Amino acid sequence: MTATVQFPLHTAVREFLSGPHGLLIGGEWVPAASGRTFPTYDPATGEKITDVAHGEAEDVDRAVAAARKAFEEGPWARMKPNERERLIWRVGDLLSERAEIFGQLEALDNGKSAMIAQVVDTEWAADVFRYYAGWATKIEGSTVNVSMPFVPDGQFHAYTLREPVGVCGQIIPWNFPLLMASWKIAPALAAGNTVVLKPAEQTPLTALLLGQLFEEAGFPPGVVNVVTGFGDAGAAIAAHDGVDKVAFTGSTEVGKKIVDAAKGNLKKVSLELGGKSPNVVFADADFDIAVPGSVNAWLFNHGQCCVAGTRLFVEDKIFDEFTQAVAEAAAQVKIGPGLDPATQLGPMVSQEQFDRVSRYLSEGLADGARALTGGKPWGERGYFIEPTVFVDVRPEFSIVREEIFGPVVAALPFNAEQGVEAAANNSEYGLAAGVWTRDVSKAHRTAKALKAGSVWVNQYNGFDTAMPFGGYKQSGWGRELGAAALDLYTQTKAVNIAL
Ligand code: TXE
Repeated sequence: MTATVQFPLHTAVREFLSGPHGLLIGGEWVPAASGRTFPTYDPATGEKITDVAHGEAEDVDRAVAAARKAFEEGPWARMKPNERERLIWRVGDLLSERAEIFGQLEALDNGKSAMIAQVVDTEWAADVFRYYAGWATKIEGSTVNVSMPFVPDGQFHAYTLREPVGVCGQIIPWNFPLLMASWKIAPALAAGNTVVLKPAEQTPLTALLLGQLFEEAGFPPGVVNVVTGFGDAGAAIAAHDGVDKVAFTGSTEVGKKIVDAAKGNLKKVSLELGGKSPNVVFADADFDIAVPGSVNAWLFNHGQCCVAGTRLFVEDKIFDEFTQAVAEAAAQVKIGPGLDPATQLGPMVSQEQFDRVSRYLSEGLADGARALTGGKPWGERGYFIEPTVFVDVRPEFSIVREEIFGPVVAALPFNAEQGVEAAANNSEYGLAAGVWTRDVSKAHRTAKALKAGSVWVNQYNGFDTAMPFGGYKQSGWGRELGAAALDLYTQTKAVNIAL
């Protein structure tokens, strides 16, 4: 493990880091078939944290076989819903008990604040497990009134069954490693499926620690399998004929590859992809709430949020004053390593992501944008970028059109008479949107007009486990969270019995 960690780590984190990090397949922790490993890095320093098993196609085969066996033959297949409920709930409780440990590990691997990772990422992940534990006993079919020609009423008993899809391949990104694992795994298990999870190569550690909790909670072997690896392992899952459903969160580019790969056996596909979300501030908004709210909209998680409100539309009457206040607030944010309790803004997750965001900063400036604050990297080591507020931008600039996935916002004025909806909807994405106004009619009208899967009014990032989440347009297919996620992990059988 890196010797440069300056902040004290929990003993359990140290113990975890010192151990070997194999793949979880069929209830066993095993090395990759090739014997290879790969390093994971601390983005605050660029130094290696530890090595994990380098899973590839052969390992995916093994994991899919284990998941298939558990689905078809294992005790899981015969388990009653309330037994599944208790196991899933137990994972939630174990996460809560160890939230500090998960928070530190996530901070080390991803760069985010350990406090946020504990209180938001881990406690929310725990909540997701408990929420879907409750659903395990409530997934129900319905009875159907059949009207058959030439047959008197009452001659049929018809009903539907909601059954699990089978083996679910789940491929997740690095921005919320533990949380994305929980969003994927919990509803799949509640519905009775088995899982092969592939964490992102940048942030494999909390998924491995989570893997230990399934064992501890008493899950039968093979129900949850974890294969750490790169995009080729993800591609092997997406193309695998033994996988019945693939769920993916990541870039739109890879999302399209998943769709292609899934064609072989026409497995079910759900996708949560990129975004370039509009955050619309009307002149009648509560200024003192809208400023910090709009900073949170694009800066939370260092801007590495699919929903980040990175197109800030501000009514022309207050544009200068508002953007100046946003820039001043952003400039106050304390930058540093996630393990430092004072840190509000950590590093980009990797050298690659740092380079990508830096490239957008240069492009924006070259196009003629003006940075009210930021515009460059920060510090002497690690992958830090200053929070950056761009004005003087035009809709065709790459910083306005493309997902940057860093602490960068582009602010555009709008005239209320001419409307903001067309400009706000001028994107290939449609994941989320924000609206700030004191006028309740304007709030409802604008919320309806925006083409986005989530609209937050007088707040941003207003998630709840019970609310469906997903994208319009190229931001994705399907809805996660809430009861909607169960549609992704169940299939309906219609049974019609002639009496
Ligand atoms: O994503 P990838 P990257 C966006 C964001 C970011 C950009 C690139 O704009 O800057 O994507 O990030 C696995 N088949 N988002 O390169 O490659 C990969 O191993 C199957 C938005 O990290 O999409 C990882 O587990 N899987 C986003 C996962 O896909 C493949 C979150 C995501 O990686 C694969 C992350 C393949 N061919 C990035 N290639 C969001 N929606 O929140 C890679 N993977």
